[in-house]
Amino acid sequence: MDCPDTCSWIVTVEDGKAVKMRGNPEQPYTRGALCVKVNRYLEHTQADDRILYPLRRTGPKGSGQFERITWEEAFDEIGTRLRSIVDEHGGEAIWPYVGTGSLGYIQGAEGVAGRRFWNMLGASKHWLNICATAGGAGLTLTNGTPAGMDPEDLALSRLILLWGTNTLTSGHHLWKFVQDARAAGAHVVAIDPIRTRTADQADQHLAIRPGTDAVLALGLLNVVLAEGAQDEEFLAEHTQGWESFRAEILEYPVERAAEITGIPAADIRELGMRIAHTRPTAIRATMGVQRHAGGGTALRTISAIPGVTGDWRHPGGGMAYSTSGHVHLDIDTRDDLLAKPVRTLTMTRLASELDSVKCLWVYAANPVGSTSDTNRIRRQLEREDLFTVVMEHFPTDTVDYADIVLPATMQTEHMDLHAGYGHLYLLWNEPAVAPPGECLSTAETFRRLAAHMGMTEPSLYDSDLELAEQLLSSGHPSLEGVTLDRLRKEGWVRMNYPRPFTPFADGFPTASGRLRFPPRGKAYVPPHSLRTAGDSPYPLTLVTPAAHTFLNTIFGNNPELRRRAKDPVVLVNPADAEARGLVSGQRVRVHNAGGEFLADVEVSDRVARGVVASPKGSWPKHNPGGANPNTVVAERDADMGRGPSYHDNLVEVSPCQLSDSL
Ligand SMILES: Nc1nc2c(c(=O)[nH]1)N[C@H]1C(S)=C(S)[C@@H](COP(=O)(O)OP(=O)(O)OC[C@H]3O[C@@H](n4cnc5c(=O)[nH]c(N)nc54)[C@H](O)[C@@H]3O)O[C@H]1N2
Ligand SMILES: Nc1nc2c(c(=O)[nH]1)N[C@H]1C(S)=C(S)[C@@H](COP(=O)(O)OP(=O)(O)OC[C@H]3O[C@@H](n4cnc5c(=O)[nH]c(N)nc54)[C@H](O)[C@@H]3O)O[C@H]1N2
Ligand SMILES: [Mo]
Repeated sequence: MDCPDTCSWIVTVEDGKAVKMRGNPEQPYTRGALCVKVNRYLEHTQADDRILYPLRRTGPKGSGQFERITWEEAFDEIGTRLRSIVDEHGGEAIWPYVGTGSLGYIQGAEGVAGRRFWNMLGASKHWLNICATAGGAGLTLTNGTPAGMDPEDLALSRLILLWGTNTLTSGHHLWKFVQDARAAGAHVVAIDPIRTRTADQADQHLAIRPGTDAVLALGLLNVVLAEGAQDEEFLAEHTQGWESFRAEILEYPVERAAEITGIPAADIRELGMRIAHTRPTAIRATMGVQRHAGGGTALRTISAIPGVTGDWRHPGGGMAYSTSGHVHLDIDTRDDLLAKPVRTLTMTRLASELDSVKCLWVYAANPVGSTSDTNRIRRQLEREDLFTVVMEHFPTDTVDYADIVLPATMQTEHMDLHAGYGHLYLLWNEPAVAPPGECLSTAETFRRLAAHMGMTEPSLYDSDLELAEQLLSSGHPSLEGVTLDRLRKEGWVRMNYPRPFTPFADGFPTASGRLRFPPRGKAYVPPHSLRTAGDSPYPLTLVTPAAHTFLNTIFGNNPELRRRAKDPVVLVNPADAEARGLVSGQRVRVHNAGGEFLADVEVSDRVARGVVASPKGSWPKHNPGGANPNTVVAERDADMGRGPSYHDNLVEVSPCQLSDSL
């Protein structure tokens, strides 16, 4: 699944049935532990609402009414529709919309899955930018890559900043390494607008105003400079643009940073002093911090901190965002099969870019639950001229709009090769059991469809094992000695990176080999919420982070996890609640011009005044009012990578009339 930790599982099978699943105790990152969600994975694979057969729509789009058909009938209809769309509108009218349901390199979003088939038809390409692109682009401007520290090396750090990351919810395996550091005396600070369960466990929590992180970084560096604690040697040897960045930092004295970020000046000064005098200092930032209008810039500027302090030269120092950039598999999508170059459609822009599309093919994604501006997406999916195919495990809100539904295998039923974006291991997933019903894996579905449509290109028929061999054949030094044989025997292999790993001790993967500080005036882009709050009828900033009990919308239909998540909850600060006459438990409308969702108020000082929070991941159709927070998330790009801005939307929270919740 889309989790940084990609854990190693051991499944016990009795009489062909998977009866037990546990975390692999031998695997150094999994360390024997799963999580509240994945502990229910086997139950999930065997759930009553699992889709087991191909289905054809019988009711209106959106109704979720289907009849069972055979694979043969499904392929007949699909083949005919695809051919006629290509003939009439060209291949680019097809949008293969692949999401993050599986990040497997054979069956899921990271790999070739279906892409060779789509190239034969000249279909549009798909840009999977829904998650981490803004921050990745910002980091790349500074360091030349989004990749950085091995998160395991946090164990060696003496000061850890958990910056816009809810470790105990969205990737808890890292916590053991944080605890190891703590046992050796490390101080742990959480920087988050919400006092999360991670913030509860940290030594200190700084409740930052959403989207102002770049200013905090500048304010902290101001203290580092005042202390004369910059690493002059590192600056001279390994960075560029220091003089102008230094001038920028000097414009952000602690008081100014405090005013913009909402963090008391004394706290900024204290943390600045710690950073100035603690080596190694590690920053762990993940995706939460970049889901804002200025999210790319935030990562760009935060990542300047270890450049100034020289932390990159110390094991346990530097910054960790995603480790994906350290994975160098050979993903051969065979673009040479395209008759001509094709356009790329943007995952976060589904509501708008569907205009020019005649076939939407959704796999491993649930856009009606996860993508911005859901009301507009629904109107698009209702279009009679749009042919929608969804490959799925469960009857999601997106499935409800499908013309054809294809039953897909789950992790215990198919073969796959995985990495993790929070560690440096490759993992092999051997199927434990046979697929239930008539479920097929992604790769197998496209192989059979290609055959049905009479395609003869040999590479369309590469088996899963052949695909795995190809993936491992990049020749990159990090894969030396990493063979399919070994993976299949051992289950997981650490890529060839030293331990501890100091990736930039001797330079950066930029053109100059140097870290590039943000140019003058480019170190902070204010969030949408601050830019428009003054004249908006919607005064509250909504943050919609990871739910503890769901993985995006996966597990959103598991009864026990739903029970634990309760109805959608919205956290409201006591002052904002009082101003609106709201009390805990009261059902409210959270709304703006884009739409509304209903939630139950939890009056709480976990959020500051002006900020409200409601987690992602619930299924709209299970919620009162049939909506989740993405109805009020605008389809608006962040400053870089066209990233989404899930935590940067203005709303109002109003008492609900009884009729609203019926
Ligand atoms: N349980 C669970 N785990 C998950 C997921 C899930 O849905 N559930 N999703 C997975 C996926 S797809 C991803 S990408 C990762 C995401 O995991 P994270 O990177 O942790 O992403 P978020 O939960 O969006 O945000 C993390 C924290 O950032 C805070 N935040 C929001 N805005 C700001 C800001 O402006 N500044 C700062 N400093 N903090 C801010 C939020 O309040 C939140 O506590 O987690 C993965 N793991
Ligand atoms: N409000 C708000 N919205 C968010 C976010 C947020 O922070 N706030 N976070 C965003 C982030 S970080 C992400 S990554 C996106 C995720 O958005 P999506 O990529 O759409 O992911 P999911 O909603 O989890 O839907 C994945 C679907 O894939 C299915 N699936 C899983 N494995 C397989 C498989 O092997 N084959 C097939 N065919 N299907 C499979 C699952 O059943 C599930 O229904 O959501 C984004 N949405
Ligand atoms: Mo994500």
